[in-house]
Order: sequence, then structure tokens, then C-alpha cells
Amino acid sequence: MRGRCNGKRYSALSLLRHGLTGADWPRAWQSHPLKDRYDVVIVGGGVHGLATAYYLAANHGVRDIAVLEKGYLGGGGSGRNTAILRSNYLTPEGVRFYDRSLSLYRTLAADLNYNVMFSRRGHLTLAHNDGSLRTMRWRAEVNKLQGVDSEVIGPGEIAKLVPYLDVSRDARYPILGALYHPPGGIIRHDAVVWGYARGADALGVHLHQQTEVTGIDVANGRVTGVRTNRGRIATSVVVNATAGWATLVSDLAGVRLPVTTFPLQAAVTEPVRPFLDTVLVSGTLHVYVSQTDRGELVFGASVDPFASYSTSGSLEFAEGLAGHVLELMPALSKVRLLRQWAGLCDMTPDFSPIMGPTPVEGFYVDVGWGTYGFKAGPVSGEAMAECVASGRTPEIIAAFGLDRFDSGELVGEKGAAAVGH
Ligand code: PYC
Repeated sequence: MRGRCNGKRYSALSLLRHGLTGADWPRAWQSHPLKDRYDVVIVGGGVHGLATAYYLAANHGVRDIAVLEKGYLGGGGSGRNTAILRSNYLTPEGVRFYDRSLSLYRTLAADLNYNVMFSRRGHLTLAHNDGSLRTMRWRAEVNKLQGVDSEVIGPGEIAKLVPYLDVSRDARYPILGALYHPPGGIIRHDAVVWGYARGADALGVHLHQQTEVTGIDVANGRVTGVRTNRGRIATSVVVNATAGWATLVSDLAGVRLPVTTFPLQAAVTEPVRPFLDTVLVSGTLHVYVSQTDRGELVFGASVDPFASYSTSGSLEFAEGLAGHVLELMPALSKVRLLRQWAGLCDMTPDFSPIMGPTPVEGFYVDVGWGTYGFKAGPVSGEAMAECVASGRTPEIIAAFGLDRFDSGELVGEKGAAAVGH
């Protein structure tokens, strides 16, 4: 067996040798000394920050960019989500935006020449009562008007799509119907981060891990530099692409954000034989589940009911999750949880992100992602890159500006949350 990696040819034997020894293994991205000046500094080395850097370089020829990450690339929200992709939102602005992301995700492997393991699965949001069914019908209509494939289906069709689901009428939370969104799916989240990092690096972007931003210098209403634990960088453009730390980083520039941070817990089971080839969500039961290509079941829930920066898992979460999963699929009672974790969700008052310029010239935000951040990575990167390069806010993010909290023109997406919050 032979293959290619970074342009080099590898046999199965040499791959094994490289895997065991690490010798001569090509690095996916390089390390650079931190320069004292960059045209653009992006704070946050997750999918949003890396995608912004990549599209700035690829689409606009802006290459003198530093991405600063206080931990390791993809170690924040990008590595802690449940990797669900969909565009079946409630508002036309949301549907258009997430649909563009989904279409970028579909071709990402080819665009980055990196296997991001996109898997179109179909996405089902169950309705257990009349109120949810009404919201599903509403979403289906908005989706269709935007050209997005979504429809409400009944229990018979749901049972065919998810064989182990309890669709009986005497279930504690009977299933009345579901919003079915065939284009939805899952992807390998680390691969997305690594693919963008590798693509950005190849175009000359400097990726700096273990580099924490400690201050943002502003003079006469404009950004002049960024202070870090490794020294100061002079720059006139800073993009805050952080999750969890969005308010803290924006505070450094004197920009207050209407964001509160909550932990969101998730868990994964031991691998079992493939049986679930859709993404299944129950808002009423506060649970979503998908099965990875390795057979593990990935579960998530709603955010914890208190604001915090904790990324620890709790027994209370695991107990609640197990109970809810078994209400849906009693056959899973013997499956063992392997591990659990939490990510941080920056919730805005209307459940939509905050994107674009701020009152401080040169200081841009791509924040407030709540529980939707990972699926928006590509479109956010594309739109933020255009915004920074052209100095104009692209139409696709025009509704998500910070000024909407002054004008009151909110984009209410709570009704599209996977689970209740
Ligand atoms: O909105 O699809 C979603 C989602 C899944 C996990 C967290 N949010």
C-alpha cells in the first residue's frame, strides 16, 4: 500500500515506522519567532480565528498575520463541541448564514487538501409536544423559503430513520413528529482545525501557541498594538475570535459585550456497532446524539444552569444525560460512558453571534457563539476576512453587528437551539 502526505510518498511500512519513531514526520505547520509588528493580529487559535486567517490570506492576499492562541490550537470550543453541522435555523438571517457554512464545509476537504471527514447524515429534531411541533413547522417553512431542505415528518418515518428510537405512544415523552433536515451531519472537529491551520501556515500566516494576550493598546479611538506574555506586537487590526474569553479580551480594548459565559457538557461512549446514521436531537429531553465513524456515541445537553468558566464534567450531568438518552433509546442501557468534558458558551441575549467592527477602530469581534460556534467556523472566517480586508461589513453578517443591542433589532435564534437553555 502506498500513499502521499505533504507531497511525499509513503509505503505502509514507512508510515508505521514514522508513526512509531516520529522521525522525519512532516510538520503540519511551522513555528516562527514572534515579530514585533503584524498587519493583522487574530486572538484565538480555534476554527474561527484560523479560518479568518486562512481566508484573509487565500481570498484577499493579506498574509502578514499572527494568530495568537493562549493554549494549543483547537484546545478551546473547537475541540470541545459535538461537531454537528446543520443550517435549519429559525430566522432568515440565521438560515442563510449557516447554510453558507455548510456549503463551505462540504467542499472543505478538497479546498484544504485535508480530510476533514465530513459526513452528511441527516438531522432530526424531535417534537414531543404541540408547542415544539409548531416551532418545527415554522422552521421548516423559513428553511424552505431560503432554499434549505427541511420538512416535518411523522413518527412512522422517524422510526424508519432511527430504528432503536422508542416511538411508542405510551413513551413518557411521546414523539409527535420531527424537523428532518437531510443536509445536516457531522465532521471531525480536530481535522477542521488542523486543516485550516495547515492551509493558513502554507500561505505565510504565523501561528503562535502558548501566547496569551494581556493587553490591547488603543490610542485616539484606534488599535495600536497587542501586549502578550511573549512581548508587544504593533498592529492596527485586531480580531477577537475567542470563545469563552470573548468578554475578557474585548474588555482589554474597552469594548463591553452583552455576553454571559456558561459551560456546556458533553460525553462519549465506548464504541458500539454502527446503528445510528442520523443526528438525533430532543429539545424537550435536553439531549442530542450522533455516532462517530469509530462507533462511539457522542452526547450533548443544554448549558449548565449557572454562569462559569469551568470546563469540568459533573456527575449530575452524566446522570441526567443517561436518563434522557434511555427515555429515547432504552436499548442503550448497557452502553458505558467513556469520558465527559465541558466547553464554554458565550451566550448573547438573542442567541445570535456578534460580528464585525466595534466602536474602537481596527478592533473587530467574531464572538458570542453560544452553542452554535463550531458549525459557523468557515462562513465566519470567510465573512470576517472580507470585513477586515475591505473595511466593509459583508451582507451575510450585517444583521449580527454589535450595534443591534442599541437599536433593538435583535435576531432571535433561541427557537433554533438544539436543546432548551
Ligand atoms: O445547535 O446543533 C446545535 C448544537 C449541537 C450542540 C450544541 N449546539
